[in-house]
Amino acid sequence: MKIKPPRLPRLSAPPLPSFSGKLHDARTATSIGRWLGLAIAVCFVTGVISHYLQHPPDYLVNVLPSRPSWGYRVTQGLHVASGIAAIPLLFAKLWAVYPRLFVWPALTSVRHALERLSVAVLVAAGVFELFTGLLNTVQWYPWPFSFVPVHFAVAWLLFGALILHIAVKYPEIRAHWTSRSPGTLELPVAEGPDRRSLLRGIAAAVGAVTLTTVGQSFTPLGRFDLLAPRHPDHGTQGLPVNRLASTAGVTALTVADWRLTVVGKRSYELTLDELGALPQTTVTLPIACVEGWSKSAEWTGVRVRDLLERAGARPGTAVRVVSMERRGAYRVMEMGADYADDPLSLLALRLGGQVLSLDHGFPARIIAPNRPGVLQTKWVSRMEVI
Ligand SMILES: Nc1nc2c(c(=O)[nH]1)N[C@H]1C(S)=C(S)[C@@H](COP(=O)(O)O)O[C@H]1N2
Ligand SMILES: [Mo]
Repeated sequence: MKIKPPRLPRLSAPPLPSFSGKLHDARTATSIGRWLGLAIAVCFVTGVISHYLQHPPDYLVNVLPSRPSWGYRVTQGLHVASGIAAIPLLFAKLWAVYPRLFVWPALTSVRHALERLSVAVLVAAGVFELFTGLLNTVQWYPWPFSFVPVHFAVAWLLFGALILHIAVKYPEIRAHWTSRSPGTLELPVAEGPDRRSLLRGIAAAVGAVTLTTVGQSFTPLGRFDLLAPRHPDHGTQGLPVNRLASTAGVTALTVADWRLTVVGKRSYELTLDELGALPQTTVTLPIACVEGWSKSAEWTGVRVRDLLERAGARPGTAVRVVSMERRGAYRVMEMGADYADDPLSLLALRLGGQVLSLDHGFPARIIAPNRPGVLQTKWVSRMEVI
């Protein structure tokens, strides 16, 4: 026996607006949707990578790879660029489909009700992710919750809702994927702007927001970086600064009698002169901030693994690094074995051949490959073998 799905009671239609034209039909929605879906997929995957590099769970700490050295720069650049590109795409998509808010009957069956609910979750999660992500790039947090865990959790919700949406809409997506397939218009065609003009307009908007921001990390386009909060060339010693020494409460006075303490089997202390007398290594590595800007620079200092070895640590041990900064989320940082052991990982004393400025972490800062900027700890005073 076939079980009939329950039906909802029918009401007479209220006076709702009606729509016509190709700009709100399923093919337009599909055309915009595939680009939006692609942007969100790239944003999601690179975001998950970013999250695990920044907050590795215990089982990942010592297996996260420190190579390729430019890895995080590329994935985080893509994360922020795809998120920014998704904003005009989301507006366009919502505009294309908003007439469906007015379909009548509003709910025809339980299945229809669930489908509408899933779209509501998709839209809410999408707006939330792009909005919080964009505000994070300018470090503005006008909400009571902590950004990282909530942005990360809602990302999974968004991705799940997107998969469900694609599955539910699969027949329509397939029917409208190519422009040659016969369009089954749900709305009467009327005079007005054609679909191609709309899509060109959207492409122009995406191109414009991308071109004026992507230079914050893709340096060949640096001169077009007009809208991004950071410019890769603006900052002392040719490098942007996120947290100033003054904000962190680090002054010339604080660093006056600085010593590096390394805690391990054979703990020791070094003055800046003693540290400078150890073998120095020069590497070219980027600072790649989670907020989207990145810039490569030449760093000189002592290898982290040499410092750990001197404390009696076996090769491939993890390390905890503590900053002089009094408080702040990035005062203490842990570095897994692969990073600590990498010959490119330094306790840097110089930037571009000059002594680090106070804002760049004088007397000593961490610089390591394939690593979020927040973990490139400045004003280091203590390292503990874990
Ligand atoms: N002690 C400490 N180190 C820190 C931070 C911080 O807040 N405290 N901010 C980090 C962030 S978010 C970035 S992107 C880089 C920026 O490095 P720069 O100022 O040398 O360019 O430093 C990192 N090091
Ligand atoms: Mo950062």
